[in-house]
Amino acid sequence: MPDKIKKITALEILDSRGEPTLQVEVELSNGTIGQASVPSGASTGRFEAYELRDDDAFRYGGKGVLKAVDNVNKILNKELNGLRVVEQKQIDDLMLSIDGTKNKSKLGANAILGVSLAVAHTAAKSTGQPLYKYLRQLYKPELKTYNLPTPVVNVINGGKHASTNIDLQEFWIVPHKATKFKDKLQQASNIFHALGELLHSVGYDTDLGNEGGYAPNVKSHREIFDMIMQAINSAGLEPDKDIILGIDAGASVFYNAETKTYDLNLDKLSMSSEEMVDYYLDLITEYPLRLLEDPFEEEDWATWTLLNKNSLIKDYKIKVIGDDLFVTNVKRLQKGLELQAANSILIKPNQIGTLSETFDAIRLAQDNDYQIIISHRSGETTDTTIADLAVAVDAQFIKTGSTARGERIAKYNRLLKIEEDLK
Ligand code: 2PG
Ligand code: MG
Repeated sequence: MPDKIKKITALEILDSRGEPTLQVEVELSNGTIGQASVPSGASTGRFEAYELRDDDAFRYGGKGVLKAVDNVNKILNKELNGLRVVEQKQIDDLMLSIDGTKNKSKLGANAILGVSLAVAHTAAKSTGQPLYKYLRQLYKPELKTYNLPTPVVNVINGGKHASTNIDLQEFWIVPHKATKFKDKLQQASNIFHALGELLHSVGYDTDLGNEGGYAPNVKSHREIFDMIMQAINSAGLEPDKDIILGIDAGASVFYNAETKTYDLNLDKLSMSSEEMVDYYLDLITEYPLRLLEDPFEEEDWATWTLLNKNSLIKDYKIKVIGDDLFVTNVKRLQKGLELQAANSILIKPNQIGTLSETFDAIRLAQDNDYQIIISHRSGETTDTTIADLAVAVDAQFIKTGSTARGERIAKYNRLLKIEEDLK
């Protein structure tokens, strides 16, 4: 049969931080070859699937992935041989049963995801379809129209993504008004450049952080919001009307479990959970801040609910987004639904480890009217799978960094091409 898996091989490559990761190639008996590469996080959630690294201090400071590469080349290559490449669910389920652990720690979620995504790429190729159309068929064939996601563009990098004094991890501009993706991207690029000029004019650093945003040392978090507002105006756009703002607080990183406080050193604030809620509510009324990712620590469920149920969240149509909270895991999401802890979810395939389980999380979220943000990791390759995934599942948003750095731009450029092809 032409569409059967003949060979699966993995290779240790480097990601955008210069750390090892996997590239996986699937070859079919008809000669079709497809591949995918695996990203890696820095501010990872405690409940993510297990990223297998070698712990061999003599290679890449212990971060090599040769064990994961071996698991693909020796185990999965053999076990998946002869399976029909279009049987994504069957293949993903089989990998889960071969691994046999709760968090994919035996084979490694990085090994499993690399195969899972490469299988999808190869199947799309062998059936003569662009990836987003093939993924749509797997996910929800009854959905007939295709929409491009709105980019949430991370223009200032802090937290674990840069060496600055900024505690909050990401500051986004969100071009929500324009209708075409290419116009949204152009607006974001104009603001990004205007912000660079502004930073330069006040003597701030304009070097880039892990996700392509600027990474200056600043006086306060409010100073950043003020400069972004100014940059939006300089680009000839109107805050709120054309552009709304968002943040990924990445709050688990600045939560002090001993004192049970949120410590924003930059603002010289050490806040209780309730005070942290007020901190965000103040920002929402002062700025057009409308998207809040990981505002609280990933086990501080009660505070998530407290914020999400506040009337201002409805009034200002705020997206309360769980990332480290949900880790693309249906069990965590189910708990969040019961507790009404959020209204939106960040989706990262490598947090859970297979394409099929990623679909499960998106499906459960969409069935409960959650908004979907498909996301990159801070350590990326030029793999563009998430661009196609966002279109396939009809996600409202995609988060893939600023409008600079090749590994971020690769995803935006892929979306430009999809939009053009859909014309
Ligand atoms: C996040 C991600 C991506 P990391 O927290 O949302 O921006 O960061 O990949 O480091 O977990
Ligand atoms: Mg996050």
